[in-house]
Amino acid sequence: MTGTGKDRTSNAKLIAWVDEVAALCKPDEVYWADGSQEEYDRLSNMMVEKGTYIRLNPEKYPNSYLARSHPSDVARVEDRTYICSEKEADAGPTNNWMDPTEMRGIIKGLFDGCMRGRTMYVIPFSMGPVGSPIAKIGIEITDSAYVVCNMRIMTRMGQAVLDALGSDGFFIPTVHSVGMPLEPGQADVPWPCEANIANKYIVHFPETREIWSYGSGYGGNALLGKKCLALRIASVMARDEGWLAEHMLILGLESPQGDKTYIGAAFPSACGKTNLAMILPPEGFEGWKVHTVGDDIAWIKPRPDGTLRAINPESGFFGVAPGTSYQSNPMAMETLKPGNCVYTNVALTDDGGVWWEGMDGDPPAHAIDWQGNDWTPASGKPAAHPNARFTAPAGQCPTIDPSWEDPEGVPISAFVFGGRLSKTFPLAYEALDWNHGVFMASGMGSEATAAAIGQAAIRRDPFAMLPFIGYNMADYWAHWLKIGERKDIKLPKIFRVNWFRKDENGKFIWPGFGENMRVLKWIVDRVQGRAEGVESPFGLMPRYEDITWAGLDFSREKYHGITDIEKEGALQEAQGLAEWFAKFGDSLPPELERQRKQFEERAKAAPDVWSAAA
Ligand code: SAT
Ligand code: MN
Repeated sequence: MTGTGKDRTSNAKLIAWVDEVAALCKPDEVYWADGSQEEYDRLSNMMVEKGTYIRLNPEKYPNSYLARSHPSDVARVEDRTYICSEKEADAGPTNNWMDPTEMRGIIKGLFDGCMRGRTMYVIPFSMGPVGSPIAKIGIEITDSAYVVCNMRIMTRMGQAVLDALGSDGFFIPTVHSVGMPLEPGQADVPWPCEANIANKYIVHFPETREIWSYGSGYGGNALLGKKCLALRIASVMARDEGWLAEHMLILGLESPQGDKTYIGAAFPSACGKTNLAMILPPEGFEGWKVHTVGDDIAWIKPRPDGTLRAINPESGFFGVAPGTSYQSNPMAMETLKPGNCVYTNVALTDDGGVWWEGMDGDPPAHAIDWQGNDWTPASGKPAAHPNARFTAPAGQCPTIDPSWEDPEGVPISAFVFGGRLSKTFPLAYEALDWNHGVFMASGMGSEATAAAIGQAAIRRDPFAMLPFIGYNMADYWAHWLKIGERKDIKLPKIFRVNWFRKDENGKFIWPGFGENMRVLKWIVDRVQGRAEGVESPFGLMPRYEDITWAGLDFSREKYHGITDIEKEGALQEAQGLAEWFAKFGDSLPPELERQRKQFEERAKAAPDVWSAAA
């Protein structure tokens, strides 16, 4: 079975590599995906017949399907994720590392014959609009039709990509197998995978830009364009080539005056990132328009005009379904409405629809849960898996930005970093300069849940990249600092936000959701030179009068509650950061320790309670 794809591409390197992988994996046949609607429908129908897919009610959910995964295969597997750089130090203290030669041996053993009895699909895909100067081409080889169909939503996929690749274009080779070969006559199961977690492997070779994923069919483990390529491998390429591959949403904010400001924003999980990516301006913000460019990943490159321009490398949303509703995220719900979506591990209603915890209205009286069992509200367990997902075309979002597919990208004027922190950290502040901003992002994180009262430990997730950086985290910080030294770039401002301060009764003080627009407006106004602030130990903060309050009853007293800085807490954070930075040893850029000391000095010099509300 050699030389497949000759009718589709003249790229000799690609054809030879596909031959090599086929010889190793020994599939029954090799199929090159063309990305057509006809192909998508054909593969979807095949999955319906096999039981992998359930076709949803075509009136309410046109062209949409439900898949239920194996219970062992419901999320990314971080402790099975490896960065196999030549040197261990290049993976850094926050990644799993294994010697690349040793790992190649393991891979050879795992993949040898792993596609027996199956079809090997070749998926050409582009991260970013085909032909964009910021985009990259990848090829995913997989034995999962579910992956082919989801990749068609999440990326630009098919023949157009092979045409753009040409005879000698560069591509990132990625190989995926569910890890369940079939003996002759052996019946397949609806969700094949390697049930033993210890035999799942998500492997990256940063130097050779390769990805090998074995044993899982779910999400980022299997849709290799997403976290594996667009973050882990791309972060290494970005370091080498002088750009940024970030775990950021991209938002365009248009003021009533008509100026448009694009921001990139990074949050650890469970901070409402998807909701922020599709935010609607609240009451009091008539004349403002907010558009989504991306909800998860941003590729940002310096362009000759001195701007940092961002593209969303993806073309779909792979969103967490539970908690998504017209209340929390109306634009996400509207994105699902036209259909053309895949739902994974949500509940099936009796009329052939989908349901998940947190959806608007009453729960159905009866449904089939994510494991295929009867469910009623009295069942006492969730109907949808907490990590249930929708795969939806981004172009269906009613507030998608008109420039979201501009090959040149959109100009980024501000970076926003956040976390979930119940005390100490104020609602919003601006970095005093670029290096201070990098420092702010390097220590960001969320409180570990169920932390002991009064001693809530911060689980640091710098730049929200902890599970996604493809090299040494400290070298990544150095890369950001280096971008700041470039004289040819007009540097964006950097901000931190915290929606999650609690009062003495443990209640959130800030209403969040659409009201976060009030903070975004201050950020935009700072960028446009229309707003003031005052310097605190943390950074430049909005005073009470710097925030627009029309349409929201929020007292100065409450503003104290979300912005006052206690010296004690700030000093504790300076200490916590010293411990965090110590993890990185000699690789820590000295500038970050210098920034930490300056922060400590500012905290020491401040009154016991510093206030921007007075
Ligand atoms: O499964 S994905 O990696 O695509 C999403 C996530 O877990 O962050
Ligand atoms: Mn993400």
